[in-house]
Amino acid sequence: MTGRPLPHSSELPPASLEGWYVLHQSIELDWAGLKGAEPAQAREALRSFAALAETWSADSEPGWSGVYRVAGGGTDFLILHFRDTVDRLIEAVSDLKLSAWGDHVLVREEYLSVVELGLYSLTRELAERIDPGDREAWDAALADALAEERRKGYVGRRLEPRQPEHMPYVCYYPMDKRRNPEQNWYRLSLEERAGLMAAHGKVGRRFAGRILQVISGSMGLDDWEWAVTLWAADPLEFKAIISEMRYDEASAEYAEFGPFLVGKRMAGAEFEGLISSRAAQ
Ligand code: 76R
Repeated sequence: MTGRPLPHSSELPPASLEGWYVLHQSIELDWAGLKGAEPAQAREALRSFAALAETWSADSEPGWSGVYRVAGGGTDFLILHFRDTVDRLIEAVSDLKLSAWGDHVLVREEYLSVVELGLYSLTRELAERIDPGDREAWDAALADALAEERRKGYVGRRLEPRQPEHMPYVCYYPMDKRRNPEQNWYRLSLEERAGLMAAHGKVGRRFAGRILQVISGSMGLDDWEWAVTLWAADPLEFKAIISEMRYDEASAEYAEFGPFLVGKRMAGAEFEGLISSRAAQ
């Protein structure tokens, strides 16, 4: 030891692994324009939407995009884009705007983030063995631990999430952790944060098989700190998990929530339905 004081552990962020970039797009349809368009033109626009959705879900490797019909929220569609680079997200957005469908939509909101696994217990265990103040030793040990973590199959699957087959409903919202004088998440010690997140994870795991959650980090990328994306077979599960977590200390004391959107995955046949209802006019 050099005798240098340990950094106060509130200054130690959790190590994290990042996966695919995510763009959440809230899209409103230009209903008046579509209804007033020539039927052939409206059909062409809807066909191009169906074709885009098909291409996005089948040929966007590495990544995919899903289209969801939204209930409420003052918008029509939520499109979720997952890609390995920001450049490819930009391309997906251009493809939408350049398509015939692009002439009939208004992008209401967009939110950029990157899939994040916050590794609180790994960070805490490492800090028990290695002095985080010794930057060289800390950085080397952390790089090894992260590489080992990334090699685990289930970690890879969480960093590159897929649409869960039997969970067509999606719930999305951005959130922050509080920074009030008496309730500042960022001034808690690593031990306190790791303890709270372990309890949070315990609540979360009670929903195993009923909810699939993706946390994506957006510090430096967008206006909030995280985006939360949940999938379920039954939308009541969203209410159940979010209510339950709200009483758990990590959320009860420290969570701030942005606006929520809930939607249902649009299947291929539904695109055809949209097309035929237009064509019938
Ligand atoms: O150690 C552990 O087991 C915890 C693993 C874990 C982390 C690090 C975890 C588990 N989450 C983590 C991070 Mn979560 N999560 C949310 C919401 O906050 C609310 O009240 C509602 C929003 C839900 C519904 C949810 C679900 N989680 C985070 C973070 C980042 C915090 C940070 O890094 O400081 C946020 C903002 C957040 C919010 N979480 C789980 C779930 C579920 C279902 C689990 C268990 C999943 C599993 O382990 O398989």
